[in-house]
Amino acid sequence: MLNKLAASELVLNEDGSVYHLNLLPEDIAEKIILVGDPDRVAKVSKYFDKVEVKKNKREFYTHTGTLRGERITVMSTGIGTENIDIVMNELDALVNIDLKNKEFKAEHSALQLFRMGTCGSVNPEVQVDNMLVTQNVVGLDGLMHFYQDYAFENEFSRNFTEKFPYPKIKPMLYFADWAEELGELYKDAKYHGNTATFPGFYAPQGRQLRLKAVDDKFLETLNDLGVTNFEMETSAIYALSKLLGHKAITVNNVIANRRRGEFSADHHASEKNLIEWVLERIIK
Ligand code: R1P
Ligand code: URA
Repeated sequence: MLNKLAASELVLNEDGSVYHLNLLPEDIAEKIILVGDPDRVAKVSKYFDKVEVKKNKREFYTHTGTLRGERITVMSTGIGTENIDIVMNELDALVNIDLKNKEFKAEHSALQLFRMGTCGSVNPEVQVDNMLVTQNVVGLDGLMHFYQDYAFENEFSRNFTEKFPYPKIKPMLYFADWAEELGELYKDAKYHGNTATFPGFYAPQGRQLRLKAVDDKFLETLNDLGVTNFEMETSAIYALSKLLGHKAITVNNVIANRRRGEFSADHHASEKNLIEWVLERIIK
Protein backbone atom coordinates (compact mmCIF):
# COMPACT_ATOMS: atom_id res chain seq x y z
CA MET A 1 0.00 0.00 0.00
CA LEU A 2 1.40 3.40 -0.99
CA ASN A 3 1.19 5.24 2.33
CA LYS A 4 1.56 2.30 4.70
CA LEU A 5 4.22 3.01 7.32
CA ALA A 6 6.65 0.29 8.42
CA ALA A 7 6.69 -0.88 12.05
CA SER A 8 10.15 0.70 12.46
CA GLU A 9 8.90 4.13 11.31
CA LEU A 10 5.62 4.58 13.18
CA VAL A 11 6.44 2.72 16.37
CA LEU A 12 3.52 1.63 18.56
CA ASN A 13 3.30 0.06 22.02
CA GLU A 14 1.56 -3.29 22.65
CA ASP A 15 -1.79 -1.57 23.30
CA GLY A 16 -1.57 0.35 20.00
CA SER A 17 -0.56 3.65 21.61
CA VAL A 18 2.16 5.90 20.11
CA TYR A 19 5.61 4.90 21.32
CA HIS A 20 6.84 7.78 23.53
CA LEU A 21 3.65 9.64 24.45
CA ASN A 22 1.92 6.34 25.33
CA LEU A 23 -1.41 7.73 24.07
CA LEU A 24 -4.31 6.47 21.97
CA PRO A 25 -6.25 8.81 19.65
CA GLU A 26 -9.17 9.06 22.11
CA ASP A 27 -6.82 10.26 24.90
CA ILE A 28 -6.33 13.79 23.53
CA ALA A 29 -8.50 16.84 22.90
CA GLU A 30 -8.19 19.20 19.94
CA LYS A 31 -6.96 21.93 22.32
CA ILE A 32 -3.66 20.98 23.93
CA ILE A 33 -1.60 22.94 26.45
CA LEU A 34 2.11 22.07 26.21
CA VAL A 35 4.28 22.71 29.27
CA GLY A 36 7.93 21.82 29.73
CA ASP A 37 7.89 20.76 33.37
CA PRO A 38 6.03 17.48 34.15
CA ASP A 39 5.06 18.93 37.58
CA ARG A 40 3.17 21.73 35.81
CA VAL A 41 0.66 19.26 34.31
CA ALA A 42 -1.22 18.63 37.58
CA LYS A 43 -0.99 22.34 38.44
CA VAL A 44 -2.99 22.98 35.26
CA SER A 45 -5.41 20.04 35.37
CA LYS A 46 -6.46 20.83 38.95
CA TYR A 47 -8.53 23.63 37.37
CA PHE A 48 -10.39 21.14 35.11
CA ASP A 49 -13.96 20.20 36.14
CA LYS A 50 -13.07 16.57 35.54
CA VAL A 51 -9.90 14.67 34.51
CA GLU A 52 -10.70 11.52 32.47
CA VAL A 53 -7.27 10.49 31.21
CA LYS A 54 -3.96 10.40 33.12
CA LYS A 55 -1.11 8.71 31.30
CA ASN A 56 2.65 9.06 31.26
CA LYS A 57 5.89 7.63 29.90
CA ARG A 58 9.35 9.12 30.46
CA GLU A 59 8.93 12.93 30.76
CA PHE A 60 5.65 12.97 28.82
CA TYR A 61 2.73 13.33 31.26
CA THR A 62 -0.76 13.85 29.85
CA HIS A 63 -4.02 14.78 31.57
CA THR A 64 -7.23 15.17 29.54
CA GLY A 65 -10.54 16.37 30.91
CA THR A 66 -13.12 19.08 30.59
CA LEU A 67 -13.16 22.72 31.61
CA ARG A 68 -16.37 24.74 31.43
CA GLY A 69 -17.78 21.86 29.35
CA GLU A 70 -14.96 21.86 26.78
CA ARG A 71 -12.53 18.97 26.33
CA ILE A 72 -8.90 19.95 26.93
CA THR A 73 -5.51 18.25 27.26
CA VAL A 74 -2.39 19.33 29.12
CA MET A 75 0.88 17.56 28.36
CA SER A 76 4.50 17.94 29.46
CA THR A 77 7.16 17.96 26.77
CA GLY A 78 10.25 17.94 29.00
CA ILE A 79 13.09 20.21 27.96
CA GLY A 80 14.28 20.91 24.45
CA THR A 81 13.44 20.79 20.77
CA GLU A 82 14.47 17.14 20.44
CA ASN A 83 11.53 16.31 22.70
CA ILE A 84 9.29 18.61 20.65
CA ASP A 85 10.23 16.57 17.56
CA ILE A 86 8.71 13.55 19.30
CA VAL A 87 5.71 15.38 20.74
CA MET A 88 4.72 17.04 17.45
CA ASN A 89 5.13 13.93 15.28
CA GLU A 90 3.31 11.64 17.71
CA LEU A 91 0.47 14.11 18.37
CA ASP A 92 0.04 14.50 14.63
CA ALA A 93 0.07 10.71 14.18
CA LEU A 94 -2.75 10.44 16.76
CA VAL A 95 -5.03 12.62 14.64
CA ASN A 96 -3.79 12.24 11.05
CA ILE A 97 -2.66 8.60 10.77
CA ASP A 98 -4.86 5.54 11.11
CA LEU A 99 -2.76 3.72 13.71
CA LYS A 100 -4.32 0.32 13.05
CA ASN A 101 -3.63 0.31 9.30
CA LYS A 102 -0.62 2.65 9.56
CA GLU A 103 -1.99 4.70 6.68
CA PHE A 104 -2.48 8.46 6.34
CA LYS A 105 -6.07 9.55 6.87
CA ALA A 106 -7.83 11.18 3.91
CA GLU A 107 -9.14 14.06 6.05
CA HIS A 108 -6.64 16.33 7.85
CA SER A 109 -7.32 17.30 11.48
CA ALA A 110 -5.75 20.45 12.92
CA LEU A 111 -4.79 20.70 16.59
CA GLN A 112 -4.58 23.92 18.60
CA LEU A 113 -1.38 23.95 20.63
CA PHE A 114 -0.73 26.38 23.45
CA ARG A 115 2.79 26.34 24.88
CA MET A 116 2.78 27.71 28.43
CA GLY A 117 6.40 27.95 29.50
CA THR A 118 9.10 29.97 31.20
CA CYS A 119 11.84 32.08 29.65
CA GLY A 120 14.61 34.58 30.32
CA SER A 121 14.44 38.10 28.95
CA VAL A 122 17.40 39.74 27.17
CA ASN A 123 15.67 43.09 26.89
CA PRO A 124 16.54 44.99 30.08
CA GLU A 125 13.12 46.72 30.00
CA VAL A 126 11.09 43.47 30.12
CA GLN A 127 10.07 42.87 33.74
CA VAL A 128 10.12 39.44 35.38
CA ASP A 129 6.84 37.70 36.35
CA ASN A 130 5.04 38.91 33.23
CA MET A 131 3.74 37.13 30.16
CA LEU A 132 5.47 37.34 26.80
CA VAL A 133 3.80 36.03 23.63
CA THR A 134 6.14 34.84 20.85
CA GLN A 135 5.57 36.50 17.50
CA ASN A 136 8.75 35.64 15.57
CA VAL A 137 11.08 32.85 16.66
CA VAL A 138 14.71 32.25 15.84
CA GLY A 139 15.67 28.57 15.98
CA LEU A 140 19.31 28.28 17.03
CA ASP A 141 18.81 24.64 18.00
CA GLY A 142 19.32 22.92 14.63
CA LEU A 143 16.31 20.56 14.60
CA MET A 144 14.69 22.00 11.50
CA HIS A 145 17.84 21.53 9.39
CA PHE A 146 16.80 17.86 9.24
CA TYR A 147 13.37 18.54 7.68
CA GLN A 148 12.45 19.65 4.17
CA ASP A 149 13.18 23.33 3.54
CA TYR A 150 10.95 25.69 5.34
CA ALA A 151 11.92 29.28 5.92
CA PHE A 152 9.84 32.31 6.58
CA GLU A 153 10.90 35.79 5.58
CA ASN A 154 9.84 39.09 6.98
CA GLU A 155 11.62 42.26 7.98
CA PHE A 156 12.71 40.79 11.32
CA SER A 157 14.10 37.61 9.75
CA ARG A 158 15.91 39.43 6.94
CA ASN A 159 17.60 41.83 9.36
CA PHE A 160 18.47 39.00 11.77
CA THR A 161 19.94 36.72 9.11
CA GLU A 162 21.94 39.51 7.52
CA LYS A 163 23.49 40.74 10.78
CA PHE A 164 23.84 37.53 12.86
CA PRO A 165 27.59 37.52 13.58
CA TYR A 166 28.26 33.84 14.51
CA PRO A 167 29.02 31.89 11.27
CA LYS A 168 29.21 28.47 13.02
CA ILE A 169 25.59 28.79 14.26
CA LYS A 170 22.92 28.58 11.56
CA PRO A 171 19.68 30.35 12.52
CA MET A 172 16.28 29.18 11.19
CA LEU A 173 13.47 31.71 11.49
CA TYR A 174 9.74 31.15 11.88
CA PHE A 175 6.80 33.20 12.92
CA ALA A 176 3.51 32.77 14.73
CA ASP A 177 1.27 31.54 11.96
CA TRP A 178 -1.76 32.00 14.15
CA ALA A 179 -2.66 35.25 12.36
CA GLU A 180 -5.83 36.59 13.84
CA GLU A 181 -7.02 33.38 15.45
CA LEU A 182 -4.95 32.22 18.40
CA GLY A 183 -3.06 35.52 18.68
CA GLU A 184 -6.36 37.29 19.26
CA LEU A 185 -6.81 35.28 22.47
CA TYR A 186 -3.57 36.72 23.87
CA LYS A 187 -3.75 40.27 22.53
CA ASP A 188 -3.76 41.78 26.04
CA ALA A 189 -0.49 40.07 27.09
CA LYS A 190 1.95 42.52 28.67
CA TYR A 191 4.62 41.72 26.05
CA HIS A 192 4.72 40.44 22.46
CA GLY A 193 8.24 39.70 21.29
CA ASN A 194 10.76 37.74 19.31
CA THR A 195 11.97 34.56 20.98
CA ALA A 196 15.24 32.69 20.43
CA THR A 197 15.19 28.93 21.05
CA PHE A 198 18.44 27.23 22.09
CA PRO A 199 19.79 23.68 22.42
CA GLY A 200 20.91 24.32 26.03
CA PHE A 201 20.45 26.50 29.10
CA TYR A 202 24.07 27.50 29.85
CA ALA A 203 26.60 28.54 27.15
CA PRO A 204 23.97 28.34 24.37
CA GLN A 205 22.06 31.04 26.28
CA GLY A 206 25.26 32.93 27.15
CA ARG A 207 25.48 31.65 30.77
CA GLN A 208 29.02 31.19 32.01
CA LEU A 209 29.53 29.22 35.22
CA ARG A 210 32.96 27.55 35.00
CA LEU A 211 32.99 27.40 31.19
CA LYS A 212 33.26 30.28 28.75
CA ALA A 213 30.52 30.90 26.18
CA VAL A 214 31.32 31.94 22.59
CA ASP A 215 31.08 35.63 23.35
CA ASP A 216 30.69 37.85 26.45
CA LYS A 217 28.36 40.15 24.50
CA PHE A 218 25.96 37.41 23.31
CA LEU A 219 22.86 38.75 25.14
CA GLU A 220 23.36 42.33 23.97
CA THR A 221 24.09 41.20 20.39
CA LEU A 222 20.88 39.15 20.16
CA ASN A 223 18.82 41.88 21.80
CA ASP A 224 20.24 44.42 19.31
CA LEU A 225 19.01 42.10 16.52
CA GLY A 226 15.46 42.29 17.95
CA VAL A 227 15.37 39.19 20.19
CA THR A 228 13.38 39.71 23.40
CA ASN A 229 13.68 36.38 25.23
CA PHE A 230 15.41 32.98 25.38
CA GLU A 231 13.93 29.49 25.90
CA MET A 232 14.21 25.96 24.52
CA GLU A 233 11.09 24.75 22.62
CA THR A 234 9.19 27.34 20.57
CA SER A 235 11.15 27.20 17.27
CA ALA A 236 10.28 23.51 16.86
CA ILE A 237 6.67 24.01 17.95
CA TYR A 238 6.07 26.83 15.45
CA ALA A 239 7.97 25.23 12.58
CA LEU A 240 6.54 21.71 12.91
CA SER A 241 3.02 23.07 13.47
CA LYS A 242 3.33 24.99 10.24
CA LEU A 243 4.59 21.95 8.32
CA LEU A 244 2.04 19.54 9.81
CA GLY A 245 -0.93 21.93 9.55
CA HIS A 246 -1.57 22.65 13.23
CA LYS A 247 -1.99 26.00 14.98
CA ALA A 248 0.38 26.96 17.75
CA ILE A 249 1.13 29.86 20.03
CA THR A 250 3.59 30.33 22.89
CA VAL A 251 3.23 32.44 25.97
CA ASN A 252 6.11 32.31 28.43
CA ASN A 253 6.33 33.64 31.94
CA VAL A 254 9.51 35.74 32.16
CA ILE A 255 11.31 34.32 35.20
CA ALA A 256 14.73 35.88 34.61
CA ASN A 257 15.95 39.21 33.32
CA ARG A 258 19.39 38.25 32.08
CA ARG A 259 20.59 41.78 31.40
CA ARG A 260 19.75 42.95 34.91
CA GLY A 261 20.81 39.70 36.58
CA GLU A 262 17.34 39.34 38.16
CA PHE A 263 15.37 36.16 38.88
CA SER A 264 11.70 36.04 39.93
CA ALA A 265 11.24 36.44 43.71
CA ASP A 266 8.35 33.91 43.58
CA HIS A 267 8.15 32.00 40.31
CA HIS A 268 5.55 29.62 41.78
CA ALA A 269 3.16 32.54 42.24
CA SER A 270 3.78 33.85 38.72
CA GLU A 271 3.40 30.31 37.30
CA LYS A 272 -0.04 30.11 38.97
CA ASN A 273 -0.89 33.49 37.52
CA LEU A 274 0.18 32.31 34.04
CA ILE A 275 -1.93 29.13 34.26
CA GLU A 276 -5.04 31.07 35.28
CA TRP A 277 -4.41 33.73 32.63
CA VAL A 278 -4.09 31.13 29.83
CA LEU A 279 -7.07 29.00 30.91
CA GLU A 280 -9.23 32.11 31.15
CA ARG A 281 -8.44 32.97 27.53
CA ILE A 282 -8.40 29.63 25.73
CA ILE A 283 -11.62 28.22 27.25
CA LYS A 284 -14.46 30.73 27.18
C1 R1P B 1 14.72 25.42 31.20
O1 R1P B 1 14.73 25.65 32.57
C2 R1P B 1 13.35 25.03 30.72
O2 R1P B 1 12.39 26.05 31.08
C3 R1P B 1 11.80 26.63 29.92
C4 R1P B 1 12.77 26.29 28.81
O3 R1P B 1 12.21 26.40 27.53
C5 R1P B 1 13.27 24.92 29.20
O4 R1P B 1 12.36 23.91 28.85
O5 R1P B 1 10.49 26.24 29.64
P1 R1P B 1 9.53 25.29 30.56
O6 R1P B 1 9.39 26.01 31.88
O7 R1P B 1 8.23 25.17 29.85
O8 R1P B 1 10.23 23.96 30.68
N1 URA C 1 14.12 29.06 30.55
C1 URA C 1 15.20 29.22 29.75
O1 URA C 1 15.41 28.44 28.81
N2 URA C 1 16.04 30.24 30.00
C2 URA C 1 15.87 31.09 31.04
O2 URA C 1 16.69 31.98 31.24
C3 URA C 1 14.74 30.90 31.88
C4 URA C 1 13.87 29.87 31.60
